[in-house]
Amino acid sequence: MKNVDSIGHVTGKSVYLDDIPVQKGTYQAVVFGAPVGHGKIKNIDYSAAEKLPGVARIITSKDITGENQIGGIIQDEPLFAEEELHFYGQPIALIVAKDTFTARKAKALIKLDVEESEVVTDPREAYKRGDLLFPSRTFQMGAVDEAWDGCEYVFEGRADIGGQEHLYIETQGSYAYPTDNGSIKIHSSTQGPTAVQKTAAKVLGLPMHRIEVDVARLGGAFGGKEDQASGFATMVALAAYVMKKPVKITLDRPDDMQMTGKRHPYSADYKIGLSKDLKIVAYQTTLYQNGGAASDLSPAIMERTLFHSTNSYFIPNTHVTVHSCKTNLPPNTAFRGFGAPQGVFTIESAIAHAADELNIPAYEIQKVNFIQDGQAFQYGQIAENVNNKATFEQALNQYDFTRIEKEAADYNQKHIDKKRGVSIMPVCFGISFTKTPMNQARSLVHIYQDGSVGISTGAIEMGQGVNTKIIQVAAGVLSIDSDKIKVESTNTTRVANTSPTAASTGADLNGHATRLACEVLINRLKHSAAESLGSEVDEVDIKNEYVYLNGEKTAVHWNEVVEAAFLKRVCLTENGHYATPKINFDKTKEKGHPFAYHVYGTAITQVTVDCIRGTYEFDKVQIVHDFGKSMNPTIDFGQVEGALVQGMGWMTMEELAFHPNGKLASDSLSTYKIPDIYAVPKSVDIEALETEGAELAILKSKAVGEPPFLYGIGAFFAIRNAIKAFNTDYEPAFNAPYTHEKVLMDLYSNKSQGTKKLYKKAVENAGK
Ligand code: LUZ
Ligand code: MOS
Repeated sequence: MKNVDSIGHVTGKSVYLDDIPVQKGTYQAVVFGAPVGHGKIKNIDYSAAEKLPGVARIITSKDITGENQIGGIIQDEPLFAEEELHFYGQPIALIVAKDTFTARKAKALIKLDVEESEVVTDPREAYKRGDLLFPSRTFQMGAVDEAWDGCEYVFEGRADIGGQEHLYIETQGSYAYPTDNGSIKIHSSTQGPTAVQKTAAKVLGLPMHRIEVDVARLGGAFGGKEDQASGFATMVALAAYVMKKPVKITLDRPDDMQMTGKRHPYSADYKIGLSKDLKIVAYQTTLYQNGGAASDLSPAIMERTLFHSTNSYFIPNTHVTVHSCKTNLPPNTAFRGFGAPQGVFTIESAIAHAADELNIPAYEIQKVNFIQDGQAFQYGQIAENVNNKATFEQALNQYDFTRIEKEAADYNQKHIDKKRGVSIMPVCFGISFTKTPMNQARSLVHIYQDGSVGISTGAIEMGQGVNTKIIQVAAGVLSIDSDKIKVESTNTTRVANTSPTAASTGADLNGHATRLACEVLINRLKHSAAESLGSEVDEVDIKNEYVYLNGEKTAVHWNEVVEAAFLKRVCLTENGHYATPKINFDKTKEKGHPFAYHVYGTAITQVTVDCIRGTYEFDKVQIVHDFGKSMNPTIDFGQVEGALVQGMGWMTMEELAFHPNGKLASDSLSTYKIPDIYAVPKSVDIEALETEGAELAILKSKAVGEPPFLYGIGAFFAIRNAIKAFNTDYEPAFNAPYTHEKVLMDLYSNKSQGTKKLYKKAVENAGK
């Protein structure tokens, strides 16, 4: 089925937050943020700003009617700074004016006196000072300390991993206005309407039922709106509440980039031990998570780093610790992959390091260590229906890896100034929120008298096609045309206590809830039809909008069945509730069965590096992905392509840079580069793994949002292999992203031959 939004998107008719008509007299708001990375407010003078014609009011912490607290997991983040400033751009006040232009002008008139303190942006430095956001956690299995002695090879090293800006096309924004009886309605660009509702209720000092949150769709989110939409929504809700006026905020791009948290940079130390036959016997790693100035979702992200720190491999002895370090950056947050990519990059670095030392390709190690059915992940879950090895083998066969490798070797023989690198990237990603209670959803399904159907769920449509999938589920169970079904906006009044649309679970959780509701409804309609026909219910079926009696099609149409049921006062509405079965996790032991299932895959990446310039082009990425039984290949293949390119961007060109005072230097698209059409691989092949599909996945179609992001990590290792082909004296360094500058440095960091000699050789052989 085609994505229901595709026509609206290409014709520009799809409604986003900014397309919602605003009420007359709506004010626009702009945030006044901290102009230092760390310090104390000595004095603020708003008088000149307040006097500017068109400024309605400046809202600060003093206006808060409830608590000045927006921390989602840990209560450590004020909505507005009171005295202490912990990151550049930290909200201090909200300027409410007749238009954005005026609000910005007023912002420049605020006089702020601050006493600056030292800024720390490096997580290891923060750790040294004892600045942790919350207690560290460790996952372990077996006994690493005793295992090292039994290893044939042991290697130790360090991996550094950069952050990533979400760069959703639609920036953060919200529109709030008072409704009847002192209530507030908020339209928000959020993945988590309940998080917005709960946060606003707390800050305004209202019960949750007085706050209604409605979301039509988002112009992208990628995790950036799982938690961080709540602050901006709450600011305008507070302004609307105290001013009794409609207030709207739309962040401009520089403000959005400056004020919001990103993917967490990590720095890691690893130690890996292998047996003579290349089995990984022991793996120990300590990861320093750069949390930023407040906890936000970092505890949950830390958890997913722990879960995925061994990627696709079975390692009998592991010890993995993550420290969440408090730095003077905006609180880092959810981003597609949610801590897993950093953990996976670290173990793939350790494997590449070992492979270098042993003078073998990394895949010789990868291929003998895949986790198998019956083995335990380090968190206790026993692997079932593992498809790691299957995707790896299918990829190697299908894409003729032997030939790929040989062609690269031949190319590298012939060329001196250009080198080709190939990598294989296996992927394993657990599906379910790691926090078990979050794995629940509800779907409210109405069948209207005319036979049309309206569905409300907790799922947020953010371009990923979840609404289309929900329609497919309902159309399948009710056996009606998809045109008869509409998915409504996501609204906390219709569907309460929602989990954010995150963790790749949107279609699974909300799809299953929809399935359950529709199963009840179709059953009711069958009973009603059987009664009308004077037959038994098991003789009746409803298929393709017609009633069947003992397998024979009757003339009774869906619409008549619905109408008749309504006249008989049969309930045509159902609220489906789904809670993922089988999952659990015991934090005191750090063991359990947290995931409904895992998603697997393998990517082969080919790159050509220009060894004179340090630039590179990706020739090809070839993937075998475990979709289960994909319910919508167009959407699912699109997710794999998008995630791959986003992952490649993170590993190659996207580099965050901060001034010493904590101000983001890469705060626009001229200084922060994301992949464009010229940077994407020249070709991307995606093949589905042949499989029966996963039992717990909706229609056996596995979650697809995040797992393929990890394929992008292959880009780093492909580049690395190309550099090694040019510079045989290259020291292992795992420092992502591999920007062109860093590639150039690594091409010429050569002790035995020296930079000059190597460069001369490359230039003299250019084009040959
Ligand atoms: N969000 C969350 C997530 O709250 N818990 C998770 O486990 C998760 N995983 C991936 C992405 N977002
Ligand atoms: Mo997310 S990283 O909001 O699934």
